Amino acid sequence: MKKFTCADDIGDIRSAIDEALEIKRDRFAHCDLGKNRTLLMIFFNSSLRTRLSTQKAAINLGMNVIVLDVNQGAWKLETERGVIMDGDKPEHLLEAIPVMGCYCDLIGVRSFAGLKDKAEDYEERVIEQFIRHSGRPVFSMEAATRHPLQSFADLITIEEFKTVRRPKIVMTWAPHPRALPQAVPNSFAEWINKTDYEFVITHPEGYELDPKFVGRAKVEYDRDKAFEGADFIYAKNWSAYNDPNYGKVLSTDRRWTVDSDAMALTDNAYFMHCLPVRRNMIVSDDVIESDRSIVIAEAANREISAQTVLKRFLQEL
Ligand code: AN0
Ligand code: CP
Repeated sequence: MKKFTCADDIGDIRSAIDEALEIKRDRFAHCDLGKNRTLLMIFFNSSLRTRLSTQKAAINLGMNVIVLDVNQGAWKLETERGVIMDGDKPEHLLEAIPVMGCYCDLIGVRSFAGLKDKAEDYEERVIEQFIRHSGRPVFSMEAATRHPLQSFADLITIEEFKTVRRPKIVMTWAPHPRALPQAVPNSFAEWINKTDYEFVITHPEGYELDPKFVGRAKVEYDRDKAFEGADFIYAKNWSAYNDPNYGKVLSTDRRWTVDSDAMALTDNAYFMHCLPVRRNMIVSDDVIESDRSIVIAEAANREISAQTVLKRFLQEL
């Protein structure tokens, strides 16, 4: 693996999940694989789970880890080529990236969508520059359009909790006060589309995702209908994708909050969310606290998805 930014980079999904479950059974089995290897994690945006779980995964493999919060203590970085740098940014990404590459064997990058310029976001300008200029293998810790370590952990979690071979998975939009990227729902759809699970996406009109990610999913605008017979409810907010509303909040309608009445329509479904989650916007207190909520197990599997990906990189270094 030279990079890990999308579902295709992991290859066969069945063998990836099997490898992850094997790692989960003994997460210290490869504790020497990362000896004298250094992981550099670069954060352009905040994180709790990704930061901790990826660092823990690297430690399980015997790696050294360096973490840089670009917005805390580093020089402000210019990202556009051709800019006359007479403003507040003393360093250009085009020098910073190869310099970062000098100090490590592997680089993880978190860089969210700006939600202003759709072309810029969907070209994945920041992480693509790391891939091109760092001289190191690069993996996404959530980039502009995808969050593959999250989706991989989601699939591992579904594999652990499903009781039928082909569960019905429903991804539902839910309200949120601020504009959020489409990365998590895009990526979840991309990974679920690699399985043969029944897959339904439900959202208010105007929240259609890029058809490239929706793929074979059935889009159902009637949320109650979508929830019928569901085995897993995957809640997430995202901002509008389609022009002219790209990156905008079109609705904060709390009838879309996942509450116990909505969950009662399902086939006793499990509730999933990548976290962080705003209670009583996305999901009611009672649903997230119920015994059908598997959000903590899902977060725990972030260590496992990260370790599987890091192990594959290390084996090829
Ligand atoms: C981010 C998002 O929606 O992409 C990160 C989720 C893992 N969420 C927030 O910014 C609240
Ligand atoms: N789910 C997830 O990626 O969480 P963080 O933003 O806290 O890393």
